[in-house]
Amino acid sequence: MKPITVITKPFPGQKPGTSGLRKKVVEFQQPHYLENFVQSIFNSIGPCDGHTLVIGGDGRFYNRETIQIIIRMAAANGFSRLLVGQGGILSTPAASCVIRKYQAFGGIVLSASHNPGGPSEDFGIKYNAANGGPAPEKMTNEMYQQSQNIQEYFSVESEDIDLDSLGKRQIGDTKIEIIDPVIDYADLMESKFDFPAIAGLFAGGKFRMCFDAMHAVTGPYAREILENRLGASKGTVVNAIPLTDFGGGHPDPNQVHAKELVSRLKGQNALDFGAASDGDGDRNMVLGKDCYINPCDSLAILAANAKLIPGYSGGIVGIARSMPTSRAADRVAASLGIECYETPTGWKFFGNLLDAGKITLCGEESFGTGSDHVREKDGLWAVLFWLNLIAVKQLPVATIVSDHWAQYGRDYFTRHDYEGVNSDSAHQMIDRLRQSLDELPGQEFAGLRVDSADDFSYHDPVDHSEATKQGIRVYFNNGGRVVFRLSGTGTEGATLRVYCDCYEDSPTRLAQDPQEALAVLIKAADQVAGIKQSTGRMAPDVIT
Ligand code: VG1
Ligand code: CO
Repeated sequence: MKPITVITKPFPGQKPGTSGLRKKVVEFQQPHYLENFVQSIFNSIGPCDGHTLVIGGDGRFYNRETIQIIIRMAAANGFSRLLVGQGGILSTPAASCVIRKYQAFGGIVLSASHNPGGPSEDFGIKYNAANGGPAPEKMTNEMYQQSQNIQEYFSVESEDIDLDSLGKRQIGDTKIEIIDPVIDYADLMESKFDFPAIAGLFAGGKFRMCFDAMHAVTGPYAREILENRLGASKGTVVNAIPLTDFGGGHPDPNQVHAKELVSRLKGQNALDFGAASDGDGDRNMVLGKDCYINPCDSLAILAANAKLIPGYSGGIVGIARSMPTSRAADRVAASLGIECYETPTGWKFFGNLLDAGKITLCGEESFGTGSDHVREKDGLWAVLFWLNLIAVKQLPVATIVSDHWAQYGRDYFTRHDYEGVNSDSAHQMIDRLRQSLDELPGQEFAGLRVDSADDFSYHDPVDHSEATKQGIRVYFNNGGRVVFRLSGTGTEGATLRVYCDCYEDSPTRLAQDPQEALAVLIKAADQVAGIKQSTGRMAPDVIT
Protein backbone atom coordinates (compact mmCIF):
# COMPACT_ATOMS: atom_id res chain seq x y z
CA MET A 1 0.00 0.00 0.00
CA LYS A 2 1.52 3.28 -1.09
CA PRO A 3 -0.14 6.64 -0.33
CA ILE A 4 -0.46 8.96 -3.31
CA THR A 5 -1.34 12.62 -3.70
CA VAL A 6 -2.92 13.56 -7.01
CA ILE A 7 -2.85 17.13 -8.31
CA THR A 8 -6.21 18.20 -9.69
CA LYS A 9 -8.30 21.20 -10.82
CA PRO A 10 -11.88 22.10 -9.85
CA PHE A 11 -14.83 21.09 -12.04
CA PRO A 12 -17.67 23.58 -12.20
CA GLY A 13 -21.13 22.48 -11.09
CA GLN A 14 -20.31 20.01 -8.32
CA LYS A 15 -23.20 21.40 -6.32
CA PRO A 16 -25.38 18.88 -4.48
CA GLY A 17 -29.10 19.27 -5.26
CA THR A 18 -32.21 18.07 -3.42
CA SER A 19 -30.47 14.78 -2.67
CA GLY A 20 -26.72 14.70 -3.39
CA LEU A 21 -24.74 15.28 -6.57
CA ARG A 22 -26.42 13.75 -9.62
CA LYS A 23 -24.95 13.73 -13.10
CA LYS A 24 -24.73 11.56 -16.15
CA VAL A 25 -22.42 8.56 -15.72
CA VAL A 26 -20.08 9.90 -18.42
CA GLU A 27 -19.59 13.06 -16.43
CA PHE A 28 -18.62 11.05 -13.35
CA GLN A 29 -16.26 8.94 -15.49
CA GLN A 30 -14.07 11.91 -16.42
CA PRO A 31 -10.63 11.60 -14.85
CA HIS A 32 -10.62 13.11 -11.32
CA TYR A 33 -14.32 14.08 -11.38
CA LEU A 34 -15.53 11.57 -8.79
CA GLU A 35 -12.30 11.79 -6.79
CA ASN A 36 -12.60 15.58 -6.56
CA PHE A 37 -16.07 15.35 -5.07
CA VAL A 38 -15.16 12.56 -2.65
CA GLN A 39 -12.15 14.55 -1.44
CA SER A 40 -14.39 17.62 -1.11
CA ILE A 41 -16.69 15.59 1.14
CA PHE A 42 -13.74 14.44 3.26
CA ASN A 43 -12.30 17.97 3.43
CA SER A 44 -15.58 19.38 4.63
CA ILE A 45 -16.24 16.76 7.30
CA GLY A 46 -12.62 16.06 8.26
CA PRO A 47 -10.31 15.32 9.90
CA CYS A 48 -11.38 11.75 9.27
CA ASP A 49 -8.63 10.00 11.27
CA GLY A 50 -9.79 7.11 13.38
CA HIS A 51 -13.41 7.29 12.24
CA THR A 52 -15.84 4.75 10.73
CA LEU A 53 -17.40 5.29 7.31
CA VAL A 54 -20.33 3.35 5.81
CA ILE A 55 -20.31 2.79 2.03
CA GLY A 56 -22.94 1.33 -0.28
CA GLY A 57 -25.23 2.06 -3.17
CA ASP A 58 -28.28 1.09 -5.17
CA GLY A 59 -26.34 -1.24 -7.49
CA ARG A 60 -26.61 0.92 -10.58
CA PHE A 61 -23.97 1.07 -13.31
CA TYR A 62 -20.64 2.44 -11.98
CA ASN A 63 -21.54 1.52 -8.36
CA ARG A 64 -18.76 -1.04 -7.94
CA GLU A 65 -16.03 1.01 -9.61
CA THR A 66 -16.92 3.99 -7.48
CA ILE A 67 -16.81 1.96 -4.28
CA GLN A 68 -13.26 0.81 -5.04
CA ILE A 69 -12.20 4.43 -5.56
CA ILE A 70 -13.87 5.56 -2.34
CA ILE A 71 -12.31 2.72 -0.32
CA ARG A 72 -8.81 3.75 -1.43
CA MET A 73 -9.46 7.42 -0.78
CA ALA A 74 -11.05 6.73 2.61
CA ALA A 75 -7.96 4.73 3.60
CA ALA A 76 -5.68 7.55 2.46
CA ASN A 77 -7.76 10.10 4.35
CA GLY A 78 -7.29 8.24 7.63
CA PHE A 79 -10.58 6.42 8.25
CA SER A 80 -9.84 3.45 10.51
CA ARG A 81 -12.89 1.34 9.67
CA LEU A 82 -15.08 1.01 6.59
CA LEU A 83 -18.40 -0.85 6.61
CA VAL A 84 -19.28 -1.76 3.03
CA GLY A 85 -22.50 -3.47 1.92
CA GLN A 86 -21.89 -6.86 0.27
CA GLY A 87 -21.79 -6.53 -3.49
CA GLY A 88 -21.67 -2.78 -2.98
CA ILE A 89 -25.35 -2.80 -2.01
CA LEU A 90 -27.02 -0.69 0.65
CA SER A 91 -30.44 0.86 0.29
CA THR A 92 -30.66 4.47 1.47
CA PRO A 93 -32.71 3.60 4.59
CA ALA A 94 -30.43 0.62 5.34
CA ALA A 95 -27.36 2.89 5.11
CA SER A 96 -29.03 5.23 7.57
CA CYS A 97 -29.77 2.28 9.87
CA VAL A 98 -26.17 0.99 9.70
CA ILE A 99 -24.64 4.44 10.34
CA ARG A 100 -26.77 4.79 13.48
CA LYS A 101 -26.37 1.24 14.74
CA TYR A 102 -22.57 1.21 14.49
CA GLN A 103 -22.20 4.87 15.45
CA ALA A 104 -20.28 5.64 12.30
CA PHE A 105 -18.96 9.11 11.52
CA GLY A 106 -21.13 9.09 8.39
CA GLY A 107 -21.78 7.28 5.16
CA ILE A 108 -21.53 7.63 1.42
CA VAL A 109 -24.48 6.36 -0.60
CA LEU A 110 -24.20 5.97 -4.35
CA SER A 111 -27.52 6.51 -6.04
CA ALA A 112 -29.46 8.71 -8.37
CA SER A 113 -32.60 7.24 -6.84
CA HIS A 114 -35.49 7.21 -9.32
CA ASN A 115 -33.36 8.36 -12.27
CA PRO A 116 -32.62 5.60 -14.81
CA GLY A 117 -29.27 3.78 -14.66
CA GLY A 118 -26.80 2.48 -17.24
CA PRO A 119 -23.73 3.71 -19.13
CA SER A 120 -25.57 6.62 -20.71
CA GLU A 121 -27.88 7.31 -17.77
CA ASP A 122 -27.49 8.79 -14.31
CA PHE A 123 -25.25 8.35 -11.30
CA GLY A 124 -25.22 10.07 -7.94
CA ILE A 125 -23.34 10.40 -4.69
CA LYS A 126 -24.58 11.68 -1.37
CA TYR A 127 -23.19 11.97 2.12
CA ASN A 128 -25.11 11.12 5.26
CA ALA A 129 -23.96 12.42 8.61
CA ALA A 130 -23.56 10.68 11.98
CA ASN A 131 -27.29 10.88 12.70
CA GLY A 132 -27.84 8.75 9.57
CA GLY A 133 -29.51 11.60 7.69
CA PRO A 134 -28.71 13.51 4.50
CA ALA A 135 -26.04 16.16 4.97
CA PRO A 136 -27.78 19.40 5.89
CA GLU A 137 -27.49 22.45 3.65
CA LYS A 138 -24.59 24.05 5.48
CA MET A 139 -22.60 20.85 4.95
CA THR A 140 -23.52 20.49 1.27
CA ASN A 141 -22.66 24.17 0.71
CA GLU A 142 -19.26 23.54 2.27
CA MET A 143 -18.73 20.50 -0.02
CA TYR A 144 -19.47 22.68 -3.00
CA GLN A 145 -17.02 25.36 -1.79
CA GLN A 146 -14.35 22.71 -1.30
CA SER A 147 -14.98 21.34 -4.80
CA GLN A 148 -14.47 24.78 -6.29
CA ASN A 149 -11.09 25.26 -4.60
CA ILE A 150 -9.69 21.75 -4.71
CA GLN A 151 -6.06 21.30 -5.76
CA GLU A 152 -5.23 17.75 -4.70
CA TYR A 153 -6.77 14.52 -3.50
CA PHE A 154 -5.42 11.56 -1.55
CA SER A 155 -5.52 7.90 -2.41
CA VAL A 156 -3.45 4.75 -2.08
CA GLU A 157 -2.07 2.27 -4.54
CA SER A 158 -3.68 -1.07 -3.77
CA GLU A 159 -5.54 -4.00 -5.31
CA ASP A 160 -9.32 -3.94 -5.67
CA ILE A 161 -11.14 -5.22 -2.60
CA ASP A 162 -13.37 -8.31 -2.94
CA LEU A 163 -16.83 -6.87 -2.32
CA ASP A 164 -18.76 -10.12 -2.70
CA SER A 165 -17.79 -12.28 0.24
CA LEU A 166 -18.60 -11.24 3.78
CA GLY A 167 -15.67 -10.66 6.10
CA LYS A 168 -12.74 -8.48 6.99
CA ARG A 169 -10.08 -7.02 4.74
CA GLN A 170 -7.39 -4.43 5.33
CA ILE A 171 -5.58 -1.65 3.51
CA GLY A 172 -2.70 -0.35 5.65
CA ASP A 173 -4.24 0.55 9.01
CA THR A 174 -7.78 0.75 7.61
CA LYS A 175 -10.03 -2.19 8.44
CA ILE A 176 -12.68 -2.97 5.86
CA GLU A 177 -15.71 -5.08 6.72
CA ILE A 178 -18.00 -6.40 4.02
CA ILE A 179 -21.33 -6.59 5.82
CA ASP A 180 -24.66 -8.23 5.08
CA PRO A 181 -26.64 -5.28 3.69
CA VAL A 182 -30.03 -6.63 4.77
CA ILE A 183 -29.83 -8.08 8.26
CA ASP A 184 -29.50 -4.96 10.43
CA TYR A 185 -32.31 -3.27 8.55
CA ALA A 186 -34.59 -6.33 8.67
CA ASP A 187 -33.98 -6.62 12.44
CA LEU A 188 -34.90 -2.96 12.89
CA MET A 189 -38.17 -3.51 10.99
CA GLU A 190 -38.93 -6.52 13.14
CA SER A 191 -38.51 -4.37 16.26
CA LYS A 192 -41.06 -1.80 15.03
CA PHE A 193 -43.87 -3.89 13.60
CA ASP A 194 -45.99 -6.83 14.72
CA PHE A 195 -44.45 -9.51 12.52
CA PRO A 196 -46.61 -12.37 13.89
CA ALA A 197 -49.76 -10.37 13.05
CA ILE A 198 -48.55 -9.65 9.51
CA ALA A 199 -47.51 -13.29 9.09
CA GLY A 200 -51.05 -14.17 10.13
CA LEU A 201 -52.35 -12.15 7.18
CA PHE A 202 -50.27 -14.19 4.75
CA ALA A 203 -50.97 -17.55 6.39
CA GLY A 204 -53.66 -19.47 4.59
CA GLY A 205 -53.00 -17.61 1.35
CA LYS A 206 -56.19 -15.52 1.46
CA PHE A 207 -54.38 -12.19 1.47
CA ARG A 208 -52.41 -11.78 -1.74
CA MET A 209 -49.86 -9.11 -2.46
CA CYS A 210 -47.13 -8.21 -4.91
CA PHE A 211 -44.04 -6.13 -4.24
CA ASP A 212 -42.34 -4.70 -7.32
CA ALA A 213 -38.66 -4.03 -6.58
CA MET A 214 -38.24 -2.63 -10.11
CA HIS A 215 -34.83 -4.37 -10.44
CA ALA A 216 -33.47 -1.84 -8.01
CA VAL A 217 -32.00 -2.14 -4.55
CA THR A 218 -35.01 -3.26 -2.47
CA GLY A 219 -35.31 -6.76 -3.97
CA PRO A 220 -33.04 -8.50 -1.42
CA TYR A 221 -34.64 -6.56 1.46
CA ALA A 222 -38.21 -7.30 0.41
CA ARG A 223 -37.45 -10.99 -0.16
CA GLU A 224 -35.87 -11.41 3.25
CA ILE A 225 -38.60 -9.53 5.10
CA LEU A 226 -41.77 -10.43 3.19
CA GLU A 227 -41.01 -13.92 1.94
CA ASN A 228 -38.51 -15.30 4.47
CA ARG A 229 -39.50 -13.65 7.73
CA LEU A 230 -43.23 -13.03 7.16
CA GLY A 231 -44.05 -16.08 5.10
CA ALA A 232 -45.54 -14.38 2.04
CA SER A 233 -45.56 -16.86 -0.83
CA LYS A 234 -42.44 -17.17 -2.97
CA GLY A 235 -42.72 -14.85 -5.93
CA THR A 236 -44.49 -12.14 -3.93
CA VAL A 237 -41.47 -9.97 -4.70
CA VAL A 238 -41.05 -9.44 -8.44
CA ASN A 239 -38.15 -7.88 -10.34
CA ALA A 240 -36.17 -8.75 -7.22
CA ILE A 241 -32.63 -8.85 -8.57
CA PRO A 242 -30.83 -5.49 -8.59
CA LEU A 243 -29.55 -4.81 -12.11
CA THR A 244 -27.09 -2.13 -13.15
CA ASP A 245 -29.63 -0.66 -15.59
CA PHE A 246 -32.77 -1.61 -13.60
CA GLY A 247 -33.73 -3.85 -16.52
CA GLY A 248 -34.00 -0.78 -18.73
CA GLY A 249 -36.85 0.55 -16.58
CA HIS A 250 -37.36 3.73 -14.70
CA PRO A 251 -37.24 2.89 -10.98
CA ASP A 252 -39.82 5.47 -10.02
CA PRO A 253 -42.70 3.94 -8.11
CA ASN A 254 -45.66 5.73 -9.61
CA GLN A 255 -48.65 4.65 -11.66
CA VAL A 256 -46.85 5.38 -14.92
CA HIS A 257 -43.60 3.51 -14.29
CA ALA A 258 -45.11 0.64 -12.27
CA LYS A 259 -47.90 0.05 -14.77
CA GLU A 260 -47.83 -3.75 -14.57
CA LEU A 261 -48.19 -3.73 -10.83
CA VAL A 262 -51.06 -1.26 -11.03
CA SER A 263 -52.90 -3.54 -13.46
CA ARG A 264 -52.59 -6.50 -11.07
CA LEU A 265 -54.57 -4.55 -8.49
CA LYS A 266 -57.51 -4.07 -10.79
CA GLY A 267 -60.33 -6.24 -12.09
CA GLN A 268 -61.64 -9.71 -11.30
CA ASN A 269 -58.59 -11.48 -9.95
CA ALA A 270 -57.14 -8.39 -8.33
CA LEU A 271 -54.60 -8.71 -5.52
CA ASP A 272 -55.37 -7.28 -2.08
CA PHE A 273 -52.24 -5.22 -1.78
CA GLY A 274 -49.43 -3.98 -3.98
CA ALA A 275 -46.30 -1.94 -3.40
CA ALA A 276 -43.24 -0.71 -5.24
CA SER A 277 -40.01 0.99 -4.31
CA ASP A 278 -37.62 3.29 -6.11
CA GLY A 279 -33.96 2.88 -7.10
CA ASP A 280 -32.45 3.32 -3.65
CA GLY A 281 -35.39 1.99 -1.62
CA ASP A 282 -36.41 5.15 0.17
CA ARG A 283 -39.75 5.67 -1.55
CA ASN A 284 -42.89 3.63 -1.73
CA MET A 285 -46.06 3.37 -3.69
CA VAL A 286 -48.84 1.55 -1.89
CA LEU A 287 -51.93 0.18 -3.63
CA GLY A 288 -55.03 -1.65 -2.47
CA LYS A 289 -57.56 -3.56 -4.53
CA ASP A 290 -58.87 -0.97 -7.00
CA CYS A 291 -57.36 1.70 -4.82
CA TYR A 292 -54.37 3.97 -5.21
CA ILE A 293 -53.20 5.68 -2.04
CA ASN A 294 -51.94 9.16 -2.57
CA PRO A 295 -48.69 9.60 -0.59
CA CYS A 296 -50.08 12.70 1.14
CA ASP A 297 -53.03 10.65 2.38
CA SER A 298 -50.74 7.79 3.29
CA LEU A 299 -48.78 10.02 5.68
CA ALA A 300 -52.00 11.29 7.25
CA ILE A 301 -53.48 7.79 7.62
CA LEU A 302 -50.29 6.37 9.16
CA ALA A 303 -50.20 9.27 11.61
CA ALA A 304 -53.86 8.86 12.55
CA ASN A 305 -53.37 5.14 13.23
CA ALA A 306 -49.84 5.11 14.65
CA LYS A 307 -51.01 4.02 18.11
CA LEU A 308 -52.08 0.67 16.67
CA ILE A 309 -48.51 -0.17 15.66
CA PRO A 310 -46.10 -1.56 18.31
CA GLY A 311 -43.20 0.80 17.47
CA TYR A 312 -45.48 3.84 17.85
CA SER A 313 -47.95 2.65 20.47
CA GLY A 314 -46.88 5.42 22.83
CA GLY A 315 -48.21 8.01 20.38
CA ILE A 316 -46.42 10.42 18.09
CA VAL A 317 -44.95 13.74 19.25
CA GLY A 318 -45.32 15.69 16.01
CA ILE A 319 -45.51 15.40 12.23
CA ALA A 320 -43.67 17.18 9.41
CA ARG A 321 -44.47 17.35 5.73
CA SER A 322 -42.71 18.99 2.84
CA MET A 323 -44.40 22.19 1.70
CA PRO A 324 -45.88 20.85 -1.58
CA THR A 325 -47.41 17.88 0.27
CA SER A 326 -51.16 18.29 0.84
CA ARG A 327 -52.44 19.49 4.18
CA ALA A 328 -54.08 16.14 5.06
CA ALA A 329 -51.47 15.47 7.76
CA ASP A 330 -52.11 18.90 9.31
CA ARG A 331 -55.71 17.86 10.03
CA VAL A 332 -54.58 14.72 11.83
CA ALA A 333 -52.00 16.70 13.83
CA ALA A 334 -54.66 19.22 14.84
CA SER A 335 -56.98 16.49 16.05
CA LEU A 336 -54.15 14.82 17.99
CA GLY A 337 -53.16 18.19 19.46
CA ILE A 338 -49.59 17.96 18.12
CA GLU A 339 -47.52 20.20 15.86
CA CYS A 340 -47.32 19.77 12.07
CA TYR A 341 -44.18 21.37 10.58
CA GLU A 342 -43.96 22.49 6.96
CA THR A 343 -40.46 22.12 5.47
CA PRO A 344 -38.88 22.61 2.04
CA THR A 345 -38.71 19.66 -0.35
CA GLY A 346 -36.00 17.12 0.50
CA TRP A 347 -35.41 14.84 3.46
CA LYS A 348 -32.46 16.88 4.75
CA PHE A 349 -34.91 19.35 6.27
CA PHE A 350 -36.51 16.71 8.54
CA GLY A 351 -33.25 15.73 10.27
CA ASN A 352 -33.11 18.48 12.87
CA LEU A 353 -36.78 18.04 13.79
CA LEU A 354 -36.27 14.29 14.23
CA ASP A 355 -33.02 14.70 16.20
CA ALA A 356 -34.62 17.29 18.49
CA GLY A 357 -37.54 14.96 19.22
CA LYS A 358 -40.06 17.39 17.74
CA ILE A 359 -41.57 14.89 15.30
CA THR A 360 -42.06 11.14 15.01
CA LEU A 361 -43.45 10.82 11.47
CA CYS A 362 -42.71 12.79 8.32
CA GLY A 363 -43.38 12.57 4.63
CA GLU A 364 -43.40 14.04 1.17
CA GLU A 365 -45.89 13.93 -1.67
CA SER A 366 -43.25 12.21 -3.81
CA PHE A 367 -43.92 8.77 -2.30
CA GLY A 368 -41.59 9.31 0.67
CA THR A 369 -42.66 8.48 4.21
CA GLY A 370 -40.60 7.81 7.30
CA SER A 371 -40.15 8.14 11.02
CA ASP A 372 -37.57 8.60 13.73
CA HIS A 373 -36.41 4.96 13.34
CA VAL A 374 -33.79 6.17 10.83
CA ARG A 375 -33.07 9.57 9.26
CA GLU A 376 -34.18 8.79 5.70
CA LYS A 377 -37.46 8.14 4.03
CA ASP A 378 -38.08 4.45 4.01
CA GLY A 379 -40.07 2.57 1.38
CA LEU A 380 -40.32 -0.87 2.97
CA TRP A 381 -41.05 0.65 6.36
CA ALA A 382 -44.13 2.31 4.89
CA VAL A 383 -45.21 -0.95 3.25
CA LEU A 384 -44.84 -2.80 6.57
CA PHE A 385 -46.71 -0.04 8.38
CA TRP A 386 -49.63 -0.54 5.99
CA LEU A 387 -49.50 -4.33 6.30
CA ASN A 388 -49.50 -4.03 10.08
CA LEU A 389 -52.45 -1.67 9.91
CA ILE A 390 -54.40 -4.02 7.64
CA ALA A 391 -53.62 -6.92 10.00
CA VAL A 392 -54.95 -4.97 12.98
CA LYS A 393 -58.03 -3.53 11.28
CA GLN A 394 -58.85 -6.55 9.15
CA LEU A 395 -60.27 -4.19 6.55
CA PRO A 396 -59.54 -3.70 2.84
CA VAL A 397 -57.21 -0.82 2.02
CA ALA A 398 -59.99 1.07 0.22
CA THR A 399 -62.14 1.01 3.36
CA ILE A 400 -59.32 2.26 5.58
CA VAL A 401 -58.83 5.14 3.15
CA SER A 402 -62.50 6.07 2.77
CA ASP A 403 -63.04 5.85 6.55
CA HIS A 404 -60.20 8.34 6.94
CA TRP A 405 -61.79 10.77 4.48
CA ALA A 406 -65.17 10.39 6.16
CA GLN A 407 -63.59 11.45 9.44
CA TYR A 408 -61.18 14.18 8.32
CA GLY A 409 -62.39 15.22 4.88
CA ARG A 410 -60.27 14.72 1.77
CA ASP A 411 -57.40 16.81 0.46
CA TYR A 412 -57.49 16.17 -3.26
CA PHE A 413 -53.94 16.29 -4.59
CA THR A 414 -52.13 15.95 -7.87
CA ARG A 415 -48.65 16.68 -9.15
CA HIS A 416 -47.98 17.45 -12.81
CA ASP A 417 -44.39 17.08 -14.03
CA TYR A 418 -43.03 18.62 -17.20
CA GLU A 419 -39.73 16.85 -17.72
CA GLY A 420 -36.67 17.92 -19.68
CA VAL A 421 -38.03 21.35 -20.60
CA ASN A 422 -35.80 24.17 -21.71
CA SER A 423 -33.91 25.32 -18.63
CA ASP A 424 -33.88 29.04 -19.49
CA SER A 425 -37.60 29.27 -20.16
CA ALA A 426 -38.41 27.28 -17.01
CA HIS A 427 -36.28 29.63 -14.90
CA GLN A 428 -37.81 32.66 -16.60
CA MET A 429 -41.27 31.36 -15.81
CA ILE A 430 -40.44 30.99 -12.10
CA ASP A 431 -38.77 34.43 -12.06
CA ARG A 432 -41.84 35.97 -13.67
CA LEU A 433 -44.08 34.37 -11.04
CA ARG A 434 -41.76 35.60 -8.30
CA GLN A 435 -41.95 39.16 -9.61
CA SER A 436 -45.75 39.06 -9.86
CA LEU A 437 -46.37 37.88 -6.30
CA ASP A 438 -47.51 41.28 -5.04
CA GLU A 439 -49.97 41.80 -7.89
CA LEU A 440 -51.57 38.35 -7.84
CA PRO A 441 -53.96 38.69 -4.88
CA GLY A 442 -57.41 39.74 -6.14
CA GLN A 443 -56.79 38.58 -9.71
CA GLU A 444 -59.01 35.88 -11.23
CA PHE A 445 -57.87 32.81 -13.12
CA ALA A 446 -60.32 30.22 -14.50
CA GLY A 447 -62.96 31.79 -12.28
CA LEU A 448 -60.92 31.45 -9.07
CA ARG A 449 -59.67 34.50 -7.19
CA VAL A 450 -56.18 34.58 -5.71
CA ASP A 451 -56.25 35.12 -1.94
CA SER A 452 -52.50 35.24 -1.40
CA ALA A 453 -49.23 34.25 -3.00
CA ASP A 454 -45.66 33.90 -1.75
CA ASP A 455 -42.27 32.32 -2.27
CA PHE A 456 -41.80 29.73 0.45
CA SER A 457 -38.98 30.25 2.95
CA TYR A 458 -38.21 28.03 5.89
CA HIS A 459 -36.79 28.98 9.22
CA ASP A 460 -35.42 25.87 10.94
CA PRO A 461 -36.70 26.00 14.53
CA VAL A 462 -33.73 23.95 15.77
CA ASP A 463 -30.60 25.48 14.24
CA HIS A 464 -32.28 28.68 13.00
CA SER A 465 -30.92 28.32 9.49
CA GLU A 466 -32.95 29.86 6.65
CA ALA A 467 -33.84 28.31 3.31
CA THR A 468 -35.32 30.73 0.79
CA LYS A 469 -36.86 30.46 -2.70
CA GLN A 470 -38.28 27.00 -2.03
CA GLY A 471 -41.33 27.23 -4.27
CA ILE A 472 -44.05 29.64 -5.37
CA ARG A 473 -47.34 29.15 -3.52
CA VAL A 474 -50.63 30.54 -4.78
CA TYR A 475 -53.73 30.24 -2.58
CA PHE A 476 -57.22 30.60 -4.10
CA ASN A 477 -60.57 31.58 -2.65
CA ASN A 478 -61.98 28.02 -2.93
CA GLY A 479 -59.33 26.81 -0.44
CA GLY A 480 -57.22 25.45 -3.29
CA ARG A 481 -53.47 25.85 -3.49
CA VAL A 482 -51.03 25.62 -6.37
CA VAL A 483 -47.25 25.29 -5.91
CA PHE A 484 -44.65 25.76 -8.63
CA ARG A 485 -41.05 24.65 -8.28
CA LEU A 486 -38.19 23.30 -10.34
CA SER A 487 -36.77 19.88 -9.56
CA GLY A 488 -33.36 19.65 -7.91
CA THR A 489 -32.66 16.05 -8.88
CA GLY A 490 -32.71 16.04 -12.67
CA THR A 491 -29.68 15.89 -14.94
CA GLU A 492 -31.09 17.15 -18.24
CA GLY A 493 -32.79 20.48 -18.88
CA ALA A 494 -35.28 21.45 -16.19
CA THR A 495 -38.23 19.63 -14.70
CA LEU A 496 -41.17 21.79 -13.71
CA ARG A 497 -43.33 20.44 -10.92
CA VAL A 498 -46.83 21.84 -10.45
CA TYR A 499 -48.65 20.72 -7.31
CA CYS A 500 -52.39 21.28 -6.83
CA ASP A 501 -54.42 20.50 -3.75
CA CYS A 502 -57.88 21.37 -2.48
CA TYR A 503 -59.90 20.34 0.56
CA GLU A 504 -63.35 18.78 0.34
CA ASP A 505 -65.50 17.69 3.25
CA SER A 506 -68.92 17.20 1.70
CA PRO A 507 -69.67 13.45 2.22
CA THR A 508 -71.11 13.13 -1.30
CA ARG A 509 -68.00 14.50 -2.99
CA LEU A 510 -65.24 12.39 -1.42
CA ALA A 511 -64.90 9.77 -4.15
CA GLN A 512 -64.07 11.80 -7.25
CA ASP A 513 -61.18 11.34 -9.62
CA PRO A 514 -58.56 13.89 -8.42
CA GLN A 515 -58.02 15.21 -11.96
CA GLU A 516 -61.73 16.01 -12.17
CA ALA A 517 -62.04 17.34 -8.65
CA LEU A 518 -59.06 19.63 -9.31
CA ALA A 519 -59.84 20.49 -12.95
CA VAL A 520 -60.55 24.17 -12.34
CA LEU A 521 -57.50 24.59 -10.13
CA ILE A 522 -55.32 22.90 -12.75
CA LYS A 523 -56.66 25.34 -15.34
CA ALA A 524 -56.00 28.26 -13.01
CA ALA A 525 -52.44 27.00 -12.49
CA ASP A 526 -51.82 27.00 -16.21
CA GLN A 527 -53.17 30.53 -16.56
CA VAL A 528 -51.24 31.97 -13.59
CA ALA A 529 -47.92 30.65 -14.84
CA GLY A 530 -48.44 30.39 -18.59
CA ILE A 531 -47.22 26.79 -18.46
CA LYS A 532 -48.19 25.94 -22.03
CA GLN A 533 -46.47 28.98 -23.49
CA SER A 534 -43.32 28.65 -21.38
CA THR A 535 -42.78 24.92 -21.79
CA GLY A 536 -44.26 24.50 -25.25
CA ARG A 537 -46.01 21.44 -23.85
CA MET A 538 -49.72 20.78 -24.13
CA ALA A 539 -49.77 18.24 -21.27
CA PRO A 540 -47.54 17.06 -18.42
CA ASP A 541 -45.27 14.03 -18.91
CA VAL A 542 -46.15 12.43 -15.60
CA ILE A 543 -49.26 12.91 -13.49
CA THR A 544 -49.28 11.58 -9.96
C1 VG1 B 1 -37.55 14.84 -5.67
C2 VG1 B 1 -38.81 14.88 -4.82
C3 VG1 B 1 -38.44 15.12 -3.37
C4 VG1 B 1 -37.45 14.07 -2.89
C5 VG1 B 1 -36.24 14.07 -3.83
C6 VG1 B 1 -35.24 13.00 -3.48
O1 VG1 B 1 -36.91 16.09 -5.61
O2 VG1 B 1 -39.70 15.87 -5.28
O3 VG1 B 1 -39.62 15.12 -2.60
O4 VG1 B 1 -37.02 14.31 -1.59
O5 VG1 B 1 -36.66 13.85 -5.17
O6 VG1 B 1 -35.83 11.74 -3.45
P1 VG1 B 1 -37.02 17.20 -6.77
O7 VG1 B 1 -36.08 18.29 -6.36
O8 VG1 B 1 -36.66 16.50 -8.04
O9 VG1 B 1 -38.46 17.62 -6.78
V1 VG1 B 1 -35.01 10.43 -4.01
O10 VG1 B 1 -35.97 9.11 -3.71
O11 VG1 B 1 -34.66 10.87 -5.52
O12 VG1 B 1 -33.57 10.34 -3.07
CO1 CO C 1 -34.95 7.48 -3.69
